[in-house]
Amino acid sequence: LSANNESRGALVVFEGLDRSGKTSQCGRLVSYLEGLGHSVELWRFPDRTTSVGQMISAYRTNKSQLDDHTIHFLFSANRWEKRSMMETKLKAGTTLRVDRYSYSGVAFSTAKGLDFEWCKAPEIGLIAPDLVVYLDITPEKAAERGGYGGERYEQLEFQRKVAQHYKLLKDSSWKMKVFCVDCRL
Ligand code: FDM
Repeated sequence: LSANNESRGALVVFEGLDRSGKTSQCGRLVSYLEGLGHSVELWRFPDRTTSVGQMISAYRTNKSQLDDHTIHFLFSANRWEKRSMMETKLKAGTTLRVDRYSYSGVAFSTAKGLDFEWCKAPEIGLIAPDLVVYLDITPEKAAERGGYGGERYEQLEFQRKVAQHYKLLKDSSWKMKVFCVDCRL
């Protein structure tokens, strides 16, 4: 995809901890852009509508057990299975506002202790975002917003690790243009 093709839509990714406000910020951006006459779609990963997405859902709600490497590949496969549709939409001029993408893939798996380079490898070749908006919130503040639920990742200790790994990723300038929004107040 050519970034200087003006008719191309933009790929804008929102990242952050659970309860950082990604979904509501995504919704706001979509309404704003639509108001300006742009064609915009709101996507999210994991995309639960696919068969890979259903395997991910079963894992997240503890209905299935998977090795950390295996679930890492499933999250990545879930992005790969949407890649061609993503390319078609962007080329047709639709802007995609995506809730979570490769950053989540790497931050969550490295927080479990997997190797950074290993985690990045399956993401190579996916469409690079034009912008990644990172909603910066402390895990404690996020937990106050309705609390973490029963899902496997929604534990304060784990969210603390994820926050650290997001930060490492942000500082690593891994192929992404990151804009950080301070949501701590
Ligand atoms: N998650 C999400 C990952 O571990 N890897 C990924 O590649 C992606 C896209 O799944 F806990 C984690 C992050 C989060 C969960 O939750 C997705 P939501 O509520 O659907 O955002």
